[in-house]
Amino acid sequence: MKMTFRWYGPKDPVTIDKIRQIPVIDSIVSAVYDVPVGELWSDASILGIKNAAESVGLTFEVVESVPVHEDIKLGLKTRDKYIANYTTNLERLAAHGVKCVCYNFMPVFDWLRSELKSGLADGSNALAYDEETVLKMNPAESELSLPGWDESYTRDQLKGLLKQYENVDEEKLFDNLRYFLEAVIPVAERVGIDMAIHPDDPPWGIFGLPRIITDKEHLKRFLNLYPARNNGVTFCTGSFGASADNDLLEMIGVAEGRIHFAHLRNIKIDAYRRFHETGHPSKEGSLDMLAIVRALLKSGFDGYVRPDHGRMIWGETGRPGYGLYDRALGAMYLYGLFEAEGAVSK
Ligand code: DNO
Repeated sequence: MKMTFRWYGPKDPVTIDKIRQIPVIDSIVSAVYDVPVGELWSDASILGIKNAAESVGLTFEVVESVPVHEDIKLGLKTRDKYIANYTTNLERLAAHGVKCVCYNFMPVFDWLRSELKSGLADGSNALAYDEETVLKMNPAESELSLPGWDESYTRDQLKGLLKQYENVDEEKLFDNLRYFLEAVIPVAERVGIDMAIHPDDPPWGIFGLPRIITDKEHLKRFLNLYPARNNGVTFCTGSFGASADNDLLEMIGVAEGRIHFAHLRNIKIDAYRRFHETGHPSKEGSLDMLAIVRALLKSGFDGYVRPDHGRMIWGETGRPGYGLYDRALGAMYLYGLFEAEGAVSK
């Protein structure tokens, strides 16, 4: 297991000097943020991240994410150009030492919450999701700004995109994912990169858009679309765990040998399709983190781990879910679980 920590680059208020002081971190998780989705990442940008990490004694082995252009998810003719850029990016990343790439296949929106600062009993605040509130939103008309919202779309572009997805159902999205995997996985394999798809967050369709990496059956189907070891998964407990129907321990078994990256965070399910994020320890939320770590290890997991969204504590403000303090506590807790199970090297 290698403990990692997400860093949003030089503009991140959580600086790399702070990250280095969390004693258990091996590698940062980052990405090139200054080019539009689908374009080529320059060697200089990739090297910039690697050098920043190495200058404080960390490595840069995991990218989250190399985003997938909407034309690929929509299955448009133009997808081949974007797939070619994608594989070139993988080759460049591998040449600079990246070993694992996280991505998702969620149409239009990435992760979604209805509240960014939901107050918790201990005086901290965290992200929360309430389906009732979400159902009242109209992304094509509102001025909303939430995580997962691509701020670069104009209102008209967003409307156009949502219209295009009217022809894409789950089946079509699976077909388009297969097409992507057939082109990308062999290249990733050749250059030594483990691909790790991130589950849909929350794990059900939103705004009439299909979502397919949601539950055990869909996970199995994904793994069988292209049955290669490096066609793997980012096992995000907070994403899959938001549905009480998902048995995470069983799902870890399903993905045995194919989990390359684990996002380990806790959430508290308050009602059907209503949850809030909590501190990482088991007692804080609905998930049994020790059981999850044990199941991962039983499945042979030896990949990258990162603490995931943290609460905002001790008066910290910043990027929702990505402050320093609670994620650092999370890293320490998770490391302790792995160490107690004999899964870290001295
Ligand atoms: C949210 C993250 C996601 C994740 C992408 C992976 O905090 O877990 O944005 O990075 O879905 O592609």
